[in-house]
Amino acid sequence: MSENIKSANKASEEIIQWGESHGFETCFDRAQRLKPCPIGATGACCKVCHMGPCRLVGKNAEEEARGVCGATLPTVAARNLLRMIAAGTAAHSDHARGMAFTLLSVANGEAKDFKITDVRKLYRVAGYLNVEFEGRPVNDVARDVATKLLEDFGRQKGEINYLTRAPKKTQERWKKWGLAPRGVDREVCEAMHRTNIGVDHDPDHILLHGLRTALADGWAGSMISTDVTDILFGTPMPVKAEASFGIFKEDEVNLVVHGHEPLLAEIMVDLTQDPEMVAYAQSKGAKGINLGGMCCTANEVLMRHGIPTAGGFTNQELGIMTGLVDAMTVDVQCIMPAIAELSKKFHTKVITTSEKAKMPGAIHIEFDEHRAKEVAKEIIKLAVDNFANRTAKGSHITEKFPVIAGFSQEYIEYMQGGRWRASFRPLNDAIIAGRVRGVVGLAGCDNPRVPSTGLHRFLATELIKNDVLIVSTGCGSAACGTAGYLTPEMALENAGPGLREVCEAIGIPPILHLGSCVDNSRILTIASAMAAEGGLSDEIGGMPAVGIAPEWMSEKAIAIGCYFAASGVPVIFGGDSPVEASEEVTRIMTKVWMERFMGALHFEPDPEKILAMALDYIDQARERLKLRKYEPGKFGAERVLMDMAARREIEKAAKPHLGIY
Ligand code: BF8
Repeated sequence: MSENIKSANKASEEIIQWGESHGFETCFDRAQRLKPCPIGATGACCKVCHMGPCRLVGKNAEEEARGVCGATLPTVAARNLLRMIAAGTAAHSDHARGMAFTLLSVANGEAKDFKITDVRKLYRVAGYLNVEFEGRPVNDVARDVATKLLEDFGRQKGEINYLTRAPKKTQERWKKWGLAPRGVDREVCEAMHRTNIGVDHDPDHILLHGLRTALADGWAGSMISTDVTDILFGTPMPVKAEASFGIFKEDEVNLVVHGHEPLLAEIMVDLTQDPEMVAYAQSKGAKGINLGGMCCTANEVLMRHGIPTAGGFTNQELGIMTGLVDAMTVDVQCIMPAIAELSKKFHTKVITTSEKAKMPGAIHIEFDEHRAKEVAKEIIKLAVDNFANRTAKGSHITEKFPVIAGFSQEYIEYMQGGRWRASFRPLNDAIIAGRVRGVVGLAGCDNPRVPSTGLHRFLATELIKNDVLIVSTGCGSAACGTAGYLTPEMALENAGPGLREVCEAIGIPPILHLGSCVDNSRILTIASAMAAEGGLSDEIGGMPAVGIAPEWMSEKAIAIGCYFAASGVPVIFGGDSPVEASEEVTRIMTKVWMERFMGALHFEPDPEKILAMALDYIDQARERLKLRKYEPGKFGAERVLMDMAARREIEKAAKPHLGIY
């Protein structure tokens, strides 16, 4: 990819260039101007006390460097990693706590604008928690479920509830190494204690607690968030939507929901179509109200309602620069403070809505689940009132792509066997036969330090070409969606013949959009279900499965990578390692964790090498499981496939509004 390209996405690149020619700065410009600190970037900077910061550099830093207190490079690097894990776990889990409290409020009749939408899922979760549900009022079950889930945050002794959802063997590994988390808050608190000056200095010991903390994220925080969101708003099933900047409408009020917590966004879904609100918009000269999403909030409402997405993390400033966004609400996580300043140069109103997060230059309208509709109406009216202030300024883009999203574990089971015989048998069999070589979770952020979304796109196309089924989440999904990759047609055009055959038979895309970042927990439960189905590994470890976060940037991604590694999945992150300075820490994360948990955390900047490592891990796992050796082109080659060019023409004629699709 060319040095000058800042985004691999054509529409994003167009806006970036338009912005540059008009003097608007974005994260892409700042990334070029601000080089990462070479000491901090490799994990060699210790700033946990005020005798430092100590920079552990030198010719033989690994052997000789010491901080003022005598802390070695491996100690410092391990502490830095643990603090990242703790921050990521805290973010996902605090989000989950809010969701569980909302469920409790709904059960108690205190959040009247919300209801329990998916009673089946409530009962399924009640079953995991040993909460009696037969013959009881739904709200009583919901109250007990919420109360039990909330115990996971403050529990001091014992184990978080959902560990028992993992295969027995995986649980045994956790027990053997003392990794079973007690409670989310306790593990995060202990992580901060251990990394405080003068406490835990053994890198292996520090990192074991890192894995325990990360497991509290994956199997409590994130999983609770996924489950409660499904209970309140419905378990996703495939839905068609659109992605990229062409989702914004010239003649309607464009309101963007950006961030992570789906509560306000869910209320907006109905309210923006409410006749009273639409009439209000029309009274101000707009044809209607167009709700769009950004980042993980987008994934939540895309999965459940087909609300279109403008893309992932690096698209947030670019969205404003289209000049078409009348208001953007932001709650928590992955919100660039730069958007408040940028919005002043356009007409966009940026509105902070969380009691936890304010931003100089933004309007603050606090969301409260007890009066959700009232708050949402206030925000919608503000967006509508701002429509008249729209000017011609902006880089208007029309490109958009169709997206199929909404692949929950429940739906994937259902699609493989129907309601009464739902299972993972067909997928396991396809892997055993070698039609599907393995599974990759393609997740994590998009990043302005590489041609953004480009690594996702490269890996997505190469992996499916190699008959690897992809499950995607977070901004990985946004990167694929805004490239037009989340459609069944992608299988026909780009997938290897074995994978293509499976996708055609079931009618699925080769890249399954599983949801937001907290929905990485769905991958954990899917892997557990595949282990339970039989024929592959009887634990999560040892499956022909790999996690990849090629453009990661957030501490949340590190927490996710570590809970996958601890659960038995080899994980490969793009970019340079944040603990590269310490060979010892690198050895622990790769070799030692692989021996103990069958998972690992690698960092590899070269996308070709990421691909090769992932395929190698998959093939090694197949060999260990004594599965048929994967042979490219063995399956499906004899079939006459649809002519995609002709199919496109038919589609285009039928749906001209779908742009270049
Ligand atoms: O939680 S993938 S940039 S938006 S951290 Fe953030 Fe990364 Fe996107 Fe969602 Ni996840």
